[in-house]
Amino acid sequence: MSGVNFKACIFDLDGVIVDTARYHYLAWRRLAHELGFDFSLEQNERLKGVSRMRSLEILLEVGGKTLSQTEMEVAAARKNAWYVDYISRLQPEEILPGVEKFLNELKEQGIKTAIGSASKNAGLILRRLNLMDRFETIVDGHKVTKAKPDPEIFLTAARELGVKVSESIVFEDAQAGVEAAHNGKMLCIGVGDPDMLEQADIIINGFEQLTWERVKTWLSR
Ligand code: B16
Ligand code: MG
Repeated sequence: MSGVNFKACIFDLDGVIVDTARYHYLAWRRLAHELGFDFSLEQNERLKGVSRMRSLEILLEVGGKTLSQTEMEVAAARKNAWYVDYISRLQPEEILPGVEKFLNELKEQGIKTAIGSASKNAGLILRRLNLMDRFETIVDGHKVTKAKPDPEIFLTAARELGVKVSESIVFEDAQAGVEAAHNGKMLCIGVGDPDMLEQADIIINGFEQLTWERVKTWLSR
């Protein structure tokens, strides 16, 4: 990796910039209860980073239920309405610790930044957190057709930033996202539980202690 001149950082949103995973979980669990089964936090790990419809398929698999296509669309819309209700109350204080400091440092260093999120609610979340103007580009679930682990989200972000994949670093909290970065031949820093993110190139537990210098040193080894 030595000699690579990194030019961009692409951030997943849910679980990296803000902990919306717990709101997704509350909404999916509510749907599971309506459908007559329980849904644990452990089972919820399988939904992280994957699209809304794929998440519903996994939920139904867990509960041993089948729904028609129309019923699935209605169920996904119900879950989303509950989720949007939770995130409409998000506050800037919920930005995860150290994120804004790290974004400021990247700006000072001339490193480009993007959001690469599967969520169709990314715009609403970023507006609630006053972060809309902090990224050069935002690639969300409205801009792409293929869900993570397909690399489309991250490749689109790199293209929109005008950087090569080899010059980009992805920050991800979900297995599907780490795979998506690697499928796009990008380096990936896992944010969170090392047991869930084994395939990441480096794992950090958050942004509080992170500096750009440290990232460059780790990735140049
Ligand atoms: P929505 P990310 C992902 O966001 C979430 O991790 C995942 O749990 C969710 O199902 C997906 O967005 C779609 O979200 O229902 O809001 O469109 O982690 O890629 O930022
Ligand atoms: Mg995520």
